[in-house]
Amino acid sequence: MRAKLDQIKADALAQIQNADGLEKLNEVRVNVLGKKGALTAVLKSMKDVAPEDRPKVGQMVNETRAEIEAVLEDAISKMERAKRELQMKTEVIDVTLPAKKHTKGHRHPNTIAMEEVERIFIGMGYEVVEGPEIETDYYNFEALNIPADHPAKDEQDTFYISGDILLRTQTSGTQVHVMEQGKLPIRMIAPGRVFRSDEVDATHSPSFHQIEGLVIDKHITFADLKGTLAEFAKELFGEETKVKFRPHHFNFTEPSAEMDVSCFKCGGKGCRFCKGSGWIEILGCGMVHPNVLRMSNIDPEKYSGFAFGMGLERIALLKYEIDDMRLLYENDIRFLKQF
Ligand code: 2NM
Repeated sequence: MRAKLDQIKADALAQIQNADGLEKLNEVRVNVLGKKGALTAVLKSMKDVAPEDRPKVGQMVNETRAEIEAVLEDAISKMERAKRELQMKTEVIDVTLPAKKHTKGHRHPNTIAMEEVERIFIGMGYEVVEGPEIETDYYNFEALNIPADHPAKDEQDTFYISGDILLRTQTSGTQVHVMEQGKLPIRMIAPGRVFRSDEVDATHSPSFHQIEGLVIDKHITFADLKGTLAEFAKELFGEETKVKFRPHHFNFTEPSAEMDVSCFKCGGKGCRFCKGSGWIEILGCGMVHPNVLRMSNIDPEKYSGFAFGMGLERIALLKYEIDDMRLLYENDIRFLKQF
């Protein structure tokens, strides 16, 4: 038995000596120490050994096993070290290679314009309020003094979900919700997505964004409206910007107006950008109609207010001199990267 074990050990050590790689050393482990290995076979043949000799033989097998294992582990760690050293010598890290570029995104031009408008009004003490995109007929039309036979209510112009429920065509419903809460005075803007049943073209989309503003307090006059919006225009388009109000009609305001700003491209002389007129239309506005105040439980004898509304895309197109609104929705990175 001793001779057999010595033979196994000598064989194993020779194999280890001759191994030229980690895979070979692993083969040695399997061939000698593994389940079907030479040493295991010896253990299995213990039944043929006389019972009184078994402890001694067992001990011999274990010693042999330990000796082989020690040599094997040593060989493995030596080989791993050699492999690593070779790697260190041959692998070259070129620290002068250009670094991987981090591509950092940025806000959409619509969002930039929205935040710019919000910033200006927040600076004047206004609160930003968001409301639901799905509204009832009452909040979108009736509470805004828009009668049942008004063309805006036609299915051609508004997306109805069912009966009284619709996709808001303006964010004024949000203003009505705030007025109903009964906390006065009010200084707020309501930005958000609105929906109209329009065909897509360079200036129309069935879904776009609006920012509407509302101020209600005692003694608010048209002079407050003009002063506020003139200041807003200067902040948005530059200190030299002039404003002009043209009479208009909205159901929810009386009187109503549209506001133009002097062309920030030509300064008002007339150019391709303002189509020769020197003026660019940017928003609608007016004094809140007494009916609108009354319906939201505000006494028009005690309180008055002004309101305004503008299309955000229109502002973004003007500010960035983009001539087609569809570019704002296509999300072509090559386009968006420019802003
Ligand atoms: C506009 C033009 C004029 C408006 C009116 C109201 C409210 F809630 F007070 F009735 N909110 N927004 C308004 C007024 C909106 O958009 C062109």
